[in-house]
Amino acid sequence: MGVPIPQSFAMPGMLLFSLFIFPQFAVGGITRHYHFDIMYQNVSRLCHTKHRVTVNGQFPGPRIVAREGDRLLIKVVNHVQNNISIHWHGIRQLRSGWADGPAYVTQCPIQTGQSYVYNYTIVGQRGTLFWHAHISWLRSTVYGAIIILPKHGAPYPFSKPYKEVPIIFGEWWNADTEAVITQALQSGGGPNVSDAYTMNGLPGPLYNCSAKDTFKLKVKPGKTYLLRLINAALNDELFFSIANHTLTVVEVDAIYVKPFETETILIAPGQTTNVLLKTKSHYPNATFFMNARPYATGQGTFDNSTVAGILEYEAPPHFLHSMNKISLYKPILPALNDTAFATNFSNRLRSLATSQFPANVPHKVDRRLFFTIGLGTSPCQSNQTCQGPNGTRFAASVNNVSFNLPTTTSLLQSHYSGQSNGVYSPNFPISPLIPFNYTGTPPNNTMVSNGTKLMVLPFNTSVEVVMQDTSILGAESHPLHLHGFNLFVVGQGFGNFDANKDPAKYNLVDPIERNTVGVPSGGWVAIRFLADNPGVWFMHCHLEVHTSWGLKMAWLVLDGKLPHQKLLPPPADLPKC
Ligand SMILES: *[C@@H]1O[C@H](CO)[C@@H](O)[C@H](O)[C@H]1NC(C)=O
Ligand SMILES: *[C@@H]1O[C@H](CO)[C@@H](O)[C@H](O)[C@H]1NC(C)=O
Ligand SMILES: *[C@@H]1O[C@H](CO)[C@@H](O)[C@H](O)[C@H]1NC(C)=O
Ligand SMILES: *[C@@H]1O[C@H](CO)[C@@H](O)[C@H](O)[C@H]1NC(C)=O
Ligand SMILES: *[C@@H]1O[C@H](CO)[C@@H](O)[C@H](O)[C@H]1NC(C)=O
Ligand SMILES: *[C@@H]1O[C@H](CO)[C@@H](O)[C@H](O)[C@H]1NC(C)=O
Ligand SMILES: *[C@@H]1O[C@H](CO)[C@@H](O)[C@H](O)[C@H]1NC(C)=O
Ligand SMILES: *[C@@H]1O[C@H](CO)[C@@H](O)[C@H](O)[C@H]1NC(C)=O
Ligand SMILES: *[C@@H]1O[C@H](CO)[C@@H](O)[C@H](O)[C@H]1NC(C)=O
Ligand SMILES: *[C@@H]1O[C@H](CO)[C@@H](O)[C@H](O)[C@H]1NC(C)=O
Ligand SMILES: *[C@@H]1O[C@H](CO)[C@@H](O)[C@H](O)[C@H]1NC(C)=O
Ligand SMILES: *[C@@H]1O[C@H](CO)[C@@H](O)[C@H](O)[C@H]1NC(C)=O
Ligand SMILES: [Cu+2]
Repeated sequence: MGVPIPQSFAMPGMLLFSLFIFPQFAVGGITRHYHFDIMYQNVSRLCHTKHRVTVNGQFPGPRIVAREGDRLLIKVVNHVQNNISIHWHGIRQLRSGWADGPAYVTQCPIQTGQSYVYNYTIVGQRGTLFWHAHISWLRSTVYGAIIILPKHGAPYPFSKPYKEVPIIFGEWWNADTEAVITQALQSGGGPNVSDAYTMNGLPGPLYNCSAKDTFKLKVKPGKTYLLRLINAALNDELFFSIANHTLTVVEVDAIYVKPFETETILIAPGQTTNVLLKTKSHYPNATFFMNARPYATGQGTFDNSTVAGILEYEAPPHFLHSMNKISLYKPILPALNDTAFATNFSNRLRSLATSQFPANVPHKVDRRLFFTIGLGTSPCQSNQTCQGPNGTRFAASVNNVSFNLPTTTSLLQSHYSGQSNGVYSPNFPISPLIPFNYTGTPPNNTMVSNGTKLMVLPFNTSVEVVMQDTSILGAESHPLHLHGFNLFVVGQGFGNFDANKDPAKYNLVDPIERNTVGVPSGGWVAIRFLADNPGVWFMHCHLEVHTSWGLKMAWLVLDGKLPHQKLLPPPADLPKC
């Protein structure tokens, strides 16, 4: 058996993260066992009690704590009516693609009554990541933190915090999200939006009937806290700020960054951000709101509400009598559409790029690709009335291909067994078939094509992709998530990418390395990665509504020649369709 990990964060109110004492024999990593029962639980928020799919009855789900180098064996048992699969978001899954989790990409779903053991080792990564359901919209309640501590004895590249506190943002829906997306895909219209944002599952006092469900962080004066922020929301990028406190960003997506100070951070779904919070040196006789609300650029409606948590200082004894009289401060967050803030914030993110934590950005490029990222339409069935633009259905695409997942196998299984005929074709377009002014007046034909096309890469190909937002149905920021790799963000800009001028401005010294990058609204981002991990790797917008509309594609990275460059065989319990 592995070593038990304390689940001290499961209950609101039990906020302080107790560091586990790890055994000394952890040099090469140890094996840690977790058990995830996918089960219904009644969850009460905003005066509604809802029957929801959860892990182990917890919302948010259990926290995984491990060290770099450890192996994880997570047994997932499905006790609900829905199919399920779990993705370990940001874990590189070197040669263990069978454990990545996106349904119909690397595995068939775990069906009712079945189980599957996710088996993988954490190699060369430390920091904050998270896990979530990767099928339909079940991740609305099925998610939790992954905390990867450095190897035993390896310090952080910043002073040791007094306490560590995971804060995971999510959305609370009074409606059943499975019904919401099913209905939207049937009607072709935009889906409903959430009723609240949450911080560790709690909406906080700015909603009706929610004051008791408030996340409180109790702190001591003069200490440094490491907040491990995670955005697990379905459809919204979030600004986050704590009144009267400055945050120092030290890590994103489990990569150390050059520390910088900011009042507010921006965090897209799929991203994680570690910040240091230095508390005031003396008891301030005040409490402080910690608020998050969206950054939204699209044309559609969105949940524009605000989740608030409370930063509460432990009062010295003689202050206790006046606790109910102390002042309360609120942070000022950027405007909902503050793209200037978003741009400035993302430009400040730089890899630490030291000899110990180098930025191994590819300097030579084997494949240069250009992908348009954006919305579009698809036809309505002839006898139906659709609620998308002009009676069509909403769609979304990469290079005008709206991606269809297989339904009777997974892409990885079909590749591995050599039976890809009729499942996928290896011809994902390297650039748009019909170039246009991507950020100018959109073409009058907004219809997308659809298909299951993969981009095939020989082992160790060094890839550059320019992802260009389009103005079709409105420019919009899209957080693109790449499975199986980290990507380096070597450049970004507004308008159309200029292949003659823009590459000269690339940062190949200390570009930020991460697993989810925002394609700027009305702009482009250039990324690079080395395809050194054989398997089938999903890439998709982490706004769940866009993924549902087809803003997704997959890479097929072939085996290398050497034995350690090959995908391992599938585990015996890999689910069948
Ligand atoms: C949830 O509540 C309903 C209605 O009160 C009850 O019938 C059901 O057994 C509860 N389910 C769980 C998993 O607690
Ligand atoms: C996990 O995967 C490793 C590497 O393939 C394998 O050696 C080991 O037996 C697996 N463990 C279990 C419990 O399946
Ligand atoms: C908090 O910030 C406000 C606005 O800047 C300021 O007026 C107030 O004095 C600050 N309070 C504390 C306790 O820092
Ligand atoms: C949020 O959206 C609602 C409904 O569209 C609108 O009435 C309200 O003014 C908006 N609130 C903010 C803060 O923008
Ligand atoms: C704390 O602040 C409140 C309101 O600002 C004030 O009424 C109270 O007297 C203060 N308490 C102390 C002990 O200073
Ligand atoms: C942001 O929204 C405000 C009001 O809602 C509007 O006046 C402003 O033009 C918008 N800014 C951008 C950059 O879209
Ligand atoms: C559309 O027509 C098909 C074939 O005639 C029929 O099976 C289907 O139920 C119809 N759909 C609607 C929404 O009326
Ligand atoms: C809808 O139709 C109007 C009028 O024909 C046109 O101006 C507009 O571009 C169309 N929108 C889409 C998304 O096709
Ligand atoms: C693309 O459209 C934008 C906005 O209308 C315009 O400023 C730009 O000149 C156009 N670019 C080209 C190459 O036509
Ligand atoms: C659609 O665009 C084409 C090419 O730009 C143009 O020739 C055609 O007139 C447009 N059709 C409409 C209905 O605007
Ligand atoms: C996919 O494309 C085909 C034509 O290739 C079309 O008939 C079908 O309606 C499209 N499906 C969707 C969901 O758009
Ligand atoms: C679960 O997945 C299997 C295999 O893809 C499929 O046949 C079945 O219809 C799915 N069941 C549900 C409830 O979605
Ligand atoms: Cu998107």
